[in-house]
Amino acid sequence: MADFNLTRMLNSLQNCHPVKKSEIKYLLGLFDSEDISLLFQAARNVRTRYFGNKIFLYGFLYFSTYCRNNCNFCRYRKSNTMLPRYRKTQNEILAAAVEMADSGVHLIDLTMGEDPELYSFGEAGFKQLAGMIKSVQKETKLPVMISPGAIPDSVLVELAAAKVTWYACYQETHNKALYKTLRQGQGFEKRLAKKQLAKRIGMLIEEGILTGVGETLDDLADSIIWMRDFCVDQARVMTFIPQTDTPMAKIKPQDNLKEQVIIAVMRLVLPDLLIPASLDVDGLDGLKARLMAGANVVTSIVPPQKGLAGVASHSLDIEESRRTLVHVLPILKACGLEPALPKEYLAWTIARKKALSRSFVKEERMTC
Ligand code: SAM
Ligand code: MD0
Ligand code: SF4
Repeated sequence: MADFNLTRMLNSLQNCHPVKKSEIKYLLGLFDSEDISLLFQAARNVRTRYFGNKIFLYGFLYFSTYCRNNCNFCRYRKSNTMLPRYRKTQNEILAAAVEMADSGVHLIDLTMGEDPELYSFGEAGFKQLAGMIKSVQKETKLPVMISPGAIPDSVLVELAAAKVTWYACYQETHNKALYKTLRQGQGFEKRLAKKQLAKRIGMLIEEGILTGVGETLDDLADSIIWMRDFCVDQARVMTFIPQTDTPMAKIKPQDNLKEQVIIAVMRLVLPDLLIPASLDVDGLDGLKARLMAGANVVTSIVPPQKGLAGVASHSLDIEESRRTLVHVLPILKACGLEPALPKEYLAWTIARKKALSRSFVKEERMTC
C-alpha cells in the first residue's frame, strides 16, 4: 500500500484538490481513534464551509409496506409473511404529512414498497398515486421526495412534470455481483436507468448504499466515485440491520462506526451534497455521532400514533415520539448546529436544479 500522510491528505481534500481512489480507500480503512477524530473534524469543516451550521430535516412517510420484490436484506420482502402490513389511505397520508409539515420539517419523503395492488390496477393505480403525491405537495406546501422503487417511466415523467423535487432509488452497492445477492431479481441496469431518466427530466436524485453486507473497501470507494460521477444530489449510507424471517437474518451486525467513517469520507469527496443522518438505523441515540461525522440532513422523522413504520428499524423510537423535532432539535443544539429555515432548504434545491440544468445544457452543447 502506498505511503499516505493523513494530515496532508485531509488538508488537500479540504482545499478541494482531486482525490484518487487509493486515497478514498485509505480513508475508509482508518481504524485508529485519533485518525478517525481528524477525519471527522475535516468533514465537519467542509460541511461548515458549504452549509454553515444549518441542518435540513426530512419527514418520512412509509405509506404502503406491501411489496412485490424480494430484496434479501429487507423486512418487507414479498416472501416474508411473518409481519403485519399496511396500506394507508389518501386521507391518512395527508393527515400525517400535514402534521409533519406543521412540526417544522423541510421535506416529506413518500416511500412505498412496490405495492402489487398498485401494479395490478395499471394506469389507474398510478393515476391515484400521482394524485396523492400532488395533494401532499399542495396541502403541505413543502418539497416532496418520492421513494417508490422502480416505477414505470411514464409515471416518473408525470411526477417530474408535477414538480416533485426528488427521486430516491438506492442501488445499495455498485458491485454488480454483490447487488445480485441483495436485490435479487431486479435488474442492476434497470434501476440505474430509472435514476438516469429522473435526472434527465429535472429531478434531484438520492443514491444510497448499505454497509455491513459483505462489501469491500474497494466496493465502497467505487460507490462514492459513482455518486460523484453521476452527480447525485444526496448521498446516503445505512448500516444493514438484520431482519428476522429473511435470508440475511443471521448476518453478524456491523458496529456503527463504519457508517460514520463512510459519512465523513462522503462529505470530503462530495463536499456540497446533502448527506443524511438517518434515525432509522440507531434511532435518536445514533443521531449525534452521524452529525459529528459530517451529515447535514436528519431523515426518518416520523409522527407517532399513526401506525407508521420505519424500514431498517421498523419500530425503534417511533411510538415513543423520539423521531420528532421535539427530540431532534436539542441534539442539533448540543452539536452547535441549528435547523435551516424552510426557505433556505427550498433555495438550496432551486439553486441545485439550476446548476444542474446549466451543466446539462453545457454537456449537450459539447456533444453537438
Ligand atoms: N421500495 C423502495 C425501494 O426499495 O426503492 C423504497 C424503499 S427503500 C427507501 C428502502 C431502503 O432502505 C433500501 O433501499 C435500503 O437502502 C434500506 N434498507 C432496507 N432494509 C434495510 C435493512 N435491513 N437495514 C438497513 N437498511 C435497509
Ligand atoms: C430514512 N427510513 O430516511 C428512511 C428511508 C427513503 N427515502 C428513506 C430509508 O432513513
Ligand atoms: Fe421492496 Fe424496497 Fe424492501 Fe426491496 S427494499 S423488498 S423493493 S420495500
